[in-house]
Amino acid sequence: MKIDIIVSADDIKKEKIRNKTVVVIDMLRATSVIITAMNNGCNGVIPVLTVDDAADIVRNSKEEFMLGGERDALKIEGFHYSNSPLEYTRDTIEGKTLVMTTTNGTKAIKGCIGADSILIGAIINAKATASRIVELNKDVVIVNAGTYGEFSIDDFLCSGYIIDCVIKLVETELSDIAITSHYIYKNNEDIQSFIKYASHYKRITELGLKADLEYCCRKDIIDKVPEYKNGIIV
Ligand code: 3SL
Ligand code: MG
Repeated sequence: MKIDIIVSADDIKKEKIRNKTVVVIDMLRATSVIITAMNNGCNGVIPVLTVDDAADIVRNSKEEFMLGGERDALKIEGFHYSNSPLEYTRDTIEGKTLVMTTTNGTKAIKGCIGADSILIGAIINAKATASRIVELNKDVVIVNAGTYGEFSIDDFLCSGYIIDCVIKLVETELSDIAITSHYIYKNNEDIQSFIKYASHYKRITELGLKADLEYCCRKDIIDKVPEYKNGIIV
């Protein structure tokens, strides 16, 4: 099984993901939110690119939706929830469908349309993601959402951890960038000790959201691996 990495949502190339299992990672914080919401009984998450796209879905449907996401890491005016995974408890999200827009995460997810399977990964479900990758038995591209089209330490380190879980299960052929992310992870298995250098980690810290960071860095607390198919993550 070959494993490769794309370092930001702006670097996704359709020919690289075609016929592959893709794992989208935005561990700070969009994919951690999605995994948490789905684990707490959310019916499904519809990722959209813009606030207007989210409003259109609500306007054109009789179904009741919850709106979640961020701009500049802050809650969007008129939305129910921000992009803090800690808001998506069983009490708030069970039995509801979430329409979500975030700066990098939802862009990365939608950019992967055309892949064979699109899995939603993070530190919190890395082992389960590795098992699903092995089950699907296809070559893999790990798509890092990155931050504003740029490489982001957090997603890269998370990729290294997922690779570490996969290579314990199956024989792999890693690209140079996949080897590099795995090497960095192996030298920083205590995730927070290295993620703290990420610019986005600093931004979230400045906003006083330390609890989000601690949560997003907890390894394998969730077994669920949501999958994006036909416009919805389930
Ligand atoms: O960029 C994104 O999609 C967000 O996850 C960023 S934030 O952590 O919510 O600010
Ligand atoms: Mg991010």
